[in-house]
This record gives sequence, structure tokens and C-alpha cells, in this order.
Amino acid sequence: MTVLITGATSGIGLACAKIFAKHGYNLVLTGRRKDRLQQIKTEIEKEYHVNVLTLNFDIRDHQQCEEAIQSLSRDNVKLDILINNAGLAAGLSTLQEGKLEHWETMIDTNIKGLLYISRIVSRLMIENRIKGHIINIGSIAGKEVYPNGNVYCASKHAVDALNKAMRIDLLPHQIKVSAVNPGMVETEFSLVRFDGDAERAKKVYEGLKPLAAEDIAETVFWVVNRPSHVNINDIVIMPTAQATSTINIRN
Ligand code: NDP
Ligand code: 8X3
Repeated sequence: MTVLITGATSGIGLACAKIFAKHGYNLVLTGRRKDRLQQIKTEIEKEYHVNVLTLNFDIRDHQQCEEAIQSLSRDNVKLDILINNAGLAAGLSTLQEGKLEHWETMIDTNIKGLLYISRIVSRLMIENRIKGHIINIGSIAGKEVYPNGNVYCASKHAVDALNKAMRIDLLPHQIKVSAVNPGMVETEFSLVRFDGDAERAKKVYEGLKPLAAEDIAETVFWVVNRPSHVNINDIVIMPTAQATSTINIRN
């Protein structure tokens, strides 16, 4: 079995790569940071003795997505599982003060990138008659909105809608579609959101125990490993210390 994980250079994507490799799955890992992809490939192949292919491209660019995924067919790699994980938040501000560049980055990555990859991979699964599984990494931000989260929340609400839509469209092909929607997970997410401001990023998790990337990876792995007649449509997973996007308990 082969699993393609978008955005596997850190956080949830990287944790997913490790848990699937540990259980003997071959991997196709994507991301923009080539050096990290190479390092991760070396480490995982050494530790888990599975095949790791890396594809270095920007998910916002349709042409790059197409060329990267089509290169797999030339190598006779067939994908059984797709984890649509690559995504990000850029900034945190009111709509009226929002930066267009931030909006475009989030919409292009979280919605358009996920669409590009899903279209290409689902077509390959259908062509190869693979009863595959697509896992969309959504967010609590796709279930509710919070102050200053406007466009990020909208992008994750789009993932929520696409998760439902894909399940309908892919049903005739017996391709499962599931979403895992986390609350607060300590990864590089906040560092990216706050443009590398490590102090500000750290404050997000201060005084509470957030989820770890591994908590999400374990959930994804469980979702993928249900019996063939069972599909988990949607899961919301939160730290115990967090009730909603904005209500949490801190020491
Ligand atoms: P990280 O920042 O640690 O990881 C994000 C990954 O996405 C990286 O591997 C990054 O790779 C990749 N990525 C971002 N932009 C692009 C791009 N344009 N092209 C290709 N790859 C890209 O954050 P998380 O692990 O936390 O985030 C993973 C997913 O989880 C995201 O969809 C996020 O929205 C979601 N999520 C996160 C939560 C959290 O609290 N952390 C909570 C709920 C959902 P590279 O930079 O190398 O391209
Ligand atoms: C990430 C979680 O609450 O920062 O999707 O939007 S949140």
C-alpha cells in the first residue's frame, strides 16, 4: 500500500509519514522544502525499511501538481491513500484590516491546492480501479468561526464542504473520503501564521496541553484502518483543555 501525504516536511504530515511507515506503508511525501524532504526520506527509509519517494513542489501551482503526480505513473507507483494535509494560516486580523497577500496564500493553498491534488489523485485511483481513501485534514476552524480568523476559517469551511462533496462524487468508485478536524496542535502552524515570530507562536500554547501532531496521525491511521465496509465521515479532535476555538482553560 502506498500513501501520498501533502505537506510532510513538518507537523501533522510528518507525524502521519512516520506512523504509516512504521506499519509498512510505502510513502510519497510532498512539500516545498527540498532539504527537509530529503532528510526525512533518509531517516524513514533507514528506520522503517519502506520506500519513500519525495515530490518537491508548491501545491498552489496546478502545473507543478500535475507534473509531480504524473511522474509517479512513469515510475509505476499507484496510490492507495491520499492525505490532504498541506495547509496554513497566514495572519490573524479583522477582515477590514486583512492583507490580500495572506488571503490569497490561504485560499490558494488550503482550497485550490487541495482541489488540484484531489482531482489528479482521484482520477488516477479511478483509472487504476483502486478503491482508495482520501483523508482531508480540516480544522475546528471549518466548524466554527472565531474573531480575526475570517479567511482561514472560510478556507477550512470549504474543506468541510469539499469533504462531503467528494464523498458523493467518488461513491460510485468506492473511494472512501474522510475528514479529521483538529483543534489546537503544536506544530509549526503558529510560527507560520505569525510569520516566524516564535514568541507569539509560543503564547498560543502557553498554560495548556495542546494536541501533538502524533495524536492526529494516530487518528488518521485509525480512520484508514477501519474495515472496508466502514467509513468515518468526519472527526473533530480537541485538546481536553479546549472546548471551542476561543474557550479553553489555562493554568
Ligand atoms: P505545519 O506548518 O507544521 O505543516 C504544514 C505543512 O504544509 C508543511 O509540511 C508545509 O511544507 C506544507 N505546505 C504549506 N504550504 C504549502 C505549499 N504551498 N505547497 C506545498 N506544501 C505546503 O502545520 P500543521 O502540521 O499544523 O498543519 C497541517 C494541516 O493541519 C494544515 O492543513 C492545517 O491547516 C491543519 N490544522 C492545523 C492545526 C494546528 O493547530 N496546528 C489545527 C487544525 C488544522 P513546506 O513549507 O515544506 O512546503
Ligand atoms: C488550526 C486551529 O483554532 O488556530 O486550524 O484555527 S485554529
